[in-house]
Amino acid sequence: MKDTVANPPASEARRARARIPGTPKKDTVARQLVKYLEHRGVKHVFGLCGHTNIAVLAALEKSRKIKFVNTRHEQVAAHMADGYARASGGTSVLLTHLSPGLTNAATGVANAALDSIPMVVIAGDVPTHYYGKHPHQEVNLHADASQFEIYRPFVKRAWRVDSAHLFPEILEKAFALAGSGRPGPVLVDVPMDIFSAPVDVSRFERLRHNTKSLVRPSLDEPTATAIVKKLLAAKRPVLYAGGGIMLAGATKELREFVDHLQIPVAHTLMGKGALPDDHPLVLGMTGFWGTKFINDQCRAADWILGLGTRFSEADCSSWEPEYTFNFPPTKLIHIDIDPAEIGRNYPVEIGAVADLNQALAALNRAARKLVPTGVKRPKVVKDIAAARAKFVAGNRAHATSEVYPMRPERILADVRDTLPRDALICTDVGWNKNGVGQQFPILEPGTIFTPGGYATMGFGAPAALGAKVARPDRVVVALVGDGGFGQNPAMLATAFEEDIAVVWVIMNNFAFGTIAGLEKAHFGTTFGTVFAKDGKPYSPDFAAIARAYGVDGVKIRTAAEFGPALARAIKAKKPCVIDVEMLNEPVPTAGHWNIMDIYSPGRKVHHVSTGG
Ligand SMILES: Cc1ncc(C[n+]2csc(CCOP(=O)(O)OP(=O)(O)O)c2C)c(N)n1
Ligand SMILES: [Mg+2]
Repeated sequence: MKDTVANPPASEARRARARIPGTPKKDTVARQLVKYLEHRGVKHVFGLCGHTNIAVLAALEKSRKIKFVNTRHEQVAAHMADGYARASGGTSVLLTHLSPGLTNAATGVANAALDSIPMVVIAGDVPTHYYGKHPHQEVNLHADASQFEIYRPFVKRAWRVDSAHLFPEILEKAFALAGSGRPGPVLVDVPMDIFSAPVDVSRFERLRHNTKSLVRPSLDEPTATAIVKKLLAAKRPVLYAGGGIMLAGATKELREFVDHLQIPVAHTLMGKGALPDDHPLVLGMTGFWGTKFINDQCRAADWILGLGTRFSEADCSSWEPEYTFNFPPTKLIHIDIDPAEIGRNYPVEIGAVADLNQALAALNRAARKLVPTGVKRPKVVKDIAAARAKFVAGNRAHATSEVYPMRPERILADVRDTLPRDALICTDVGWNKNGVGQQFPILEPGTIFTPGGYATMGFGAPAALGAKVARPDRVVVALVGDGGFGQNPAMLATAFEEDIAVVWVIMNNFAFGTIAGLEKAHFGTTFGTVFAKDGKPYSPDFAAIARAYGVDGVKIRTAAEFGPALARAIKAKKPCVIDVEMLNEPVPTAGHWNIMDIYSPGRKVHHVSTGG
């Protein structure tokens, strides 16, 4: 058995201080871990306890610099950590217990992975001296001590720490890897005896000499010049912005480039808000939930500059050339930090691996040199303004409708009218995500957080809590369906305990509405997708649930009540759940999703209304 120093008594600490000169200073891994995190500037750790990680919790209690945010479900903790990383622009830290703690968190960690969100997951594990004995709670059916393998497909790297003296450098590598290149979560899986093992403090201290931020790869000048020349020679260039713009902190550089060359900008779901939606050159979101005008502009482009996007299926209408992108004849220049994404689904003329902040700075230098006075495209600006006005006019009746249950368009319009420009908005999946992508203007870059890649129902409500912890100065609102809210209501306990003033707007259609509309369209039934009791629509009383947790809860009864209720909730600066009944109308789709060809080949059906 290993030499352990779990919770050493005061006398032992005194002995350690009075050690013989020349012998190395020792401390437990858990205490040094907390010191390390403090030194890195970590301010919050999200998580949930278990017998494997209490040494870390006990050390965290003593920290003046780090706050542990306690949750009631590891998925909640992981989504909070995800929202926190998105809102802070840094790497978040998640602490879990072994096996069920680790698997509970897996959905949240995978969600972060698919959206390239940096996160260090620290999990307790079975003691090293019990490897192979199948101790309590171990995932032990087909392999020994290998719970960390469960995370392999989605984390950038999974370490199992087998030796206390290697822990410090593993930790350092974990942070470096999570935040560099294409960001994403990593797992550091720590057998519980290692948390309590003595380690030479010098092993942690030497890490202080190591830089905590790496210089990122830029675009060389000849390539930047070649790219700008192609765009200047193009007849119908389009810039296609992905979430990588936000991850690289490149929204200012993007704006400078777009303003100088007046290139219209289409964006992915994750790229929403890369430029404000009221910028004159923003076309909007492409793909299945994009509008026809936007998809047509992309199809008709002769050159597209894709920045920080993986050209995902939903954004690209399942890559079918009749709908959104048509490469070739359209030619593609693709810049991304991850070489694996370049050329994945479309052929590229020029591909470059670079950090987008650096790349856009290089492109701006090249553009100013080649065309010092910039380019003007008044017709493009006019066409975009006309298309935008037409869309708003076409939506006006719905966006101002007094019907109750409310039209989803009206809910979104009222939310936008009520929120300050810089409010942070978290969506879940359903109308809230697809409808927001299509028709909810984001007015400040980096203020919309949505589960893009994994499309995790249950993300939005807890992610908003994490965002508010990171940015207490901002108004934070979660737009979430009744299905999504029902996944993680236990996050309300954390909201109450920690006074995290998020407002959750539940767009409640008494159904997994998006899927109900899909099943109805293809199979003529809503079986298994709607909530009912004895044949009548059913919803739990979410406002009462909120109140039971100690959180304000409001049930809306008319469309006119909603906007003022939201304004009051924001003003109160307290957590508040607003439950709004909503018709189950599908988000209009102009693009395509290939699943339609699986269910209804040859027929152009998408989703249909299932009413209210
Ligand atoms: C964890 C998870 N399970 C299932 C799905 C499939 N799914 C996509 S949308 C949706 C319905 C969401 O219902 P709700 O939150 O009420 O929003 P609505 O569609 O009604 O607007 C489901 C179940 C998913 N995305 N995530
Ligand atoms: Mg619903």
